[in-house]
Amino acid sequence: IASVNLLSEHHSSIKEPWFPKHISELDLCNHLMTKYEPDLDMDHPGFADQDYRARRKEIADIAFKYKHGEPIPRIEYRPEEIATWGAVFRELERLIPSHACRQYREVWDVLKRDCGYAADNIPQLENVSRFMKRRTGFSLRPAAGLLTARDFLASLAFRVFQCTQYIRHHSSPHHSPEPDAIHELLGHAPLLAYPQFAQFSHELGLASLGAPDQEIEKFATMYWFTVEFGLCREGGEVRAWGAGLLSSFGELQHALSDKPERRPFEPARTAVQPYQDQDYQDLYFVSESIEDAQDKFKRWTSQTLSRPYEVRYEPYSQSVQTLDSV
Ligand code: TIH
Ligand code: FE2
Repeated sequence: IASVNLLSEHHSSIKEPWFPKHISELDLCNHLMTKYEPDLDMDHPGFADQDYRARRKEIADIAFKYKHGEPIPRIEYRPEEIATWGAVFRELERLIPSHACRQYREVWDVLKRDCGYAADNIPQLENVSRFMKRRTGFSLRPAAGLLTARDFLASLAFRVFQCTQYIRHHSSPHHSPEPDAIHELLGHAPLLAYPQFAQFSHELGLASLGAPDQEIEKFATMYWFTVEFGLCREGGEVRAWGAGLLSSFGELQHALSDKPERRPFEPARTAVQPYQDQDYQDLYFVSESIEDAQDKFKRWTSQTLSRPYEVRYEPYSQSVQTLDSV
């Protein structure tokens, strides 16, 4: 039926890990990584703040109870949460013209006009999800915290972005070691509303389905250095397209300063580059453009994937089908 996969004979006897076949099965893809939870990590900025920890639990509960197809419950954000959001929003707004890639800048204005983005308002995930769905077919679902790479990447295959809803601790607005709603809304949402980028995320998700652990690790690393921390060329300059940069005004300035190292984006190397996730990166990869990253990624996956079947997304039923490639 489909093209021949040269690696298939070596792997056809290995049983692939379970993966969701229909979008509703993302209800089962909510496994959390325990690091960076304020209850468990003594270095978390909210570790000593009981009030913050209680608030986190309240918001995490929404994600634990959530089922596919439901509207995302609204959160009445507290004044101190809105103040933290506002501090990040204002700093970023100052940096966007000189630091963010063109695609981000374009969508930014639309988000302010149509989606409630403002320094004194944290947009509700349900509204942003509807906005995104119209633009690129992506939707959001609430997540309780940092998910395993396997679960997180699987959701991208269904054009679903798992999204935290709590706000970072007020003591550290410039950078958070874990995702929070500021990171999702200011970092990820703008680019997920941009078609080429949405397609790139979708393809990365499809490639991850059923992959063995070593490959998941490569895809997660790839995601890290592109979707989270990617830089790209624009005219004669370097700009940010990674969400981890576009939600952290501290790291955004660091990334475009002369302190960190920069290397050209090269999938085979990028996918195995070790990194840390506690603090600013000291190495970034620069692609020619989002489209160029996507082309290189596609070529690399077709050479790397070991699974003996092809995976296709069927948008009418929001399901994936597997086709034997032998
Ligand atoms: N460091 C980012 C921020 O401060 O917004 C959040 C994260 C990006 C990637 C992992 S956590
Ligand atoms: Fe992220």
